[in-house]
Amino acid sequence: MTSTVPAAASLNKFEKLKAEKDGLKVKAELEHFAQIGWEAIDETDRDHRLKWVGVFFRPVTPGKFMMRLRIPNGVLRSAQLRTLASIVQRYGDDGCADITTRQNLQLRGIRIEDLPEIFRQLEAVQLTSVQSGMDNVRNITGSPVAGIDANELMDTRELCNQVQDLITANGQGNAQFSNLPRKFNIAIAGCRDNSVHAEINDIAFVPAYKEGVLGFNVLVGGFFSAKRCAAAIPMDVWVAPTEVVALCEAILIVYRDNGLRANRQKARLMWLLDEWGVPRFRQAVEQQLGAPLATAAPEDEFCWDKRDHIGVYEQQQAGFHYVGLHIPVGRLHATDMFDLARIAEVYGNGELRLTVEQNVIIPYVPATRLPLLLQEALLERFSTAPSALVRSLVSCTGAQFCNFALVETKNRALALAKELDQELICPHPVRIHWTGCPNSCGQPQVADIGLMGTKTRKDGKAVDGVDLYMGGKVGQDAELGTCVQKGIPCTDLKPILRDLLIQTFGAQPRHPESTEFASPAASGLQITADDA
Ligand code: SRM
Ligand code: SF4
Repeated sequence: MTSTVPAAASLNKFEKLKAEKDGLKVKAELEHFAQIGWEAIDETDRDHRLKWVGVFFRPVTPGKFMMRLRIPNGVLRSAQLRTLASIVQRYGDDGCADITTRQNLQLRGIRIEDLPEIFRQLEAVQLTSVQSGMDNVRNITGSPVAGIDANELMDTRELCNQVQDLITANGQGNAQFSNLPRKFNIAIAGCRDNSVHAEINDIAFVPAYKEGVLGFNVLVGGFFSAKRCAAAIPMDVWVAPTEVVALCEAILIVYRDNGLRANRQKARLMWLLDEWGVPRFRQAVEQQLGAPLATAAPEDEFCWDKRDHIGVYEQQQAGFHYVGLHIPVGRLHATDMFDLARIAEVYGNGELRLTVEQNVIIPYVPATRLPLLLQEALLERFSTAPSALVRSLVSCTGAQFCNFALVETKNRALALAKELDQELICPHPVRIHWTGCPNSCGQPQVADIGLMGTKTRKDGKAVDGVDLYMGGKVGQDAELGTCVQKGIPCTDLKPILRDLLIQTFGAQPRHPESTEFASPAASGLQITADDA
């Protein structure tokens, strides 16, 4: 197959740096980097290539790096969480961790001098951070209750592990897939409620029966970027579970060798699909596989609304429950992580699960242990029954650590949701997603109400603002939301959201005497039922 990699002279900055030296090469240089310190490291290695081992230079906090792990299917063991807790603990106030929108963990405050020891510790508990950033495949997502969901179709945990092992050569780093045209997302769903947001992945495996056999229909090309957002489209392929890894490999090779590389804004898989059309892409994948692919099953098995897994639920294993804890905007401190590891061991089987809503699930809690677990002090903060708006809140990193951010997100999101929860009774949770810039890491397009950070003007001054997104539908028949209003100053946001929650989502003021709220005209909001 011919590669479309442009001639050296016309390579963009990122293609150049990859062509000069594969990102994975920094793995052998970590001891050296630790000795010379972050300021002396070659800038391209420090700011870019270290991302191939999951280490991100943070211009906002120079010298304090972020480490992005890989937690396939979001399944974590208490010993692993304890190791991560002890890593961030040594950084005091600088150390914390975030659960990400790909059911993964990122550690904060990491010092270069500690990297060799951190990597030894990760390896000892079978964790890896390799190829979690830049032009690599991100964490493989699956249903957070795989293997324990009483209504699941297929347990995807092993498939997620196998795909990760393929991409990372069992966590050691795989040069075969370390120079993709751009980042790449894969999700494998074995549930009925599309808990992975299949529609926003470059490859999504969606459960479907063909001739009585349970396998997957395959969607391709879903992505968000600052310039364009696109839902994944059917590849007209059905695969049996045993064919999932080989199909991922073939698609990745076709994308690696043919994906568009000249313009990074047009390098995600969907742009190749646009250029080729699905039939040609499908044919190239078949050629790479050396075997024909079955056509898609006529129907998939996504037939439920999306669950958030917060609360107590019976497992498929009789007598056991899983307990979903709400972690406000996904932020964890070392003491929380130690506590969660302890709770998983004392009440469960030592396992924890992470969700794309940035929460934690403790599985395998016997009915007899539930009352004590529910009395744990930690559950006062990590509740099983949070208030309606806080419950479904998701937020990207934002200005605290991310240099792309146009606004602070996590603190602002949480404060506002709490205030609105105090003022309103919402009959249902309303999914509010905050994202600090148009890169959309916080997925505002899948939310009931999406808020994307921007700069706007108020009283003649530049101020923090948001673009408002609505119409995101999740679960079966998922749809992406769109921008309905631009440039709302953050200081004006509360009355606008209050109106919206009352008019569109059936919220009622808690205190009738304070029913006053800005009218649509006053708030500048013009949202129709269709928009919502
Ligand atoms: Fe993201 C870049 C954080 C999920 C689209 N994302 C970044 C960087 C690495 C930018 C940077 O260097 O500062 C952010 C790191 C900030 C930090 O310090 O934490 C960042 N992205 C995140 C996380 C942590 C948000 C969160 O708080 O949960 C998520 C980590 C997931 C993981 O575990 O791997 C995260 N990012 C996403 C998602 C959501 C998803 O995958 O479902 C998207 C949209 C889906 C997609 O990729 O198609 C997303 N991130 C981006 C983009 C736009 C990609 C593009 O094609 O243009 C960028 C910018 C880029 O890659 O150039 C980006
Ligand atoms: Fe950073 Fe923007 Fe992604 Fe938020 S959406 S984490 S601000 S890149």
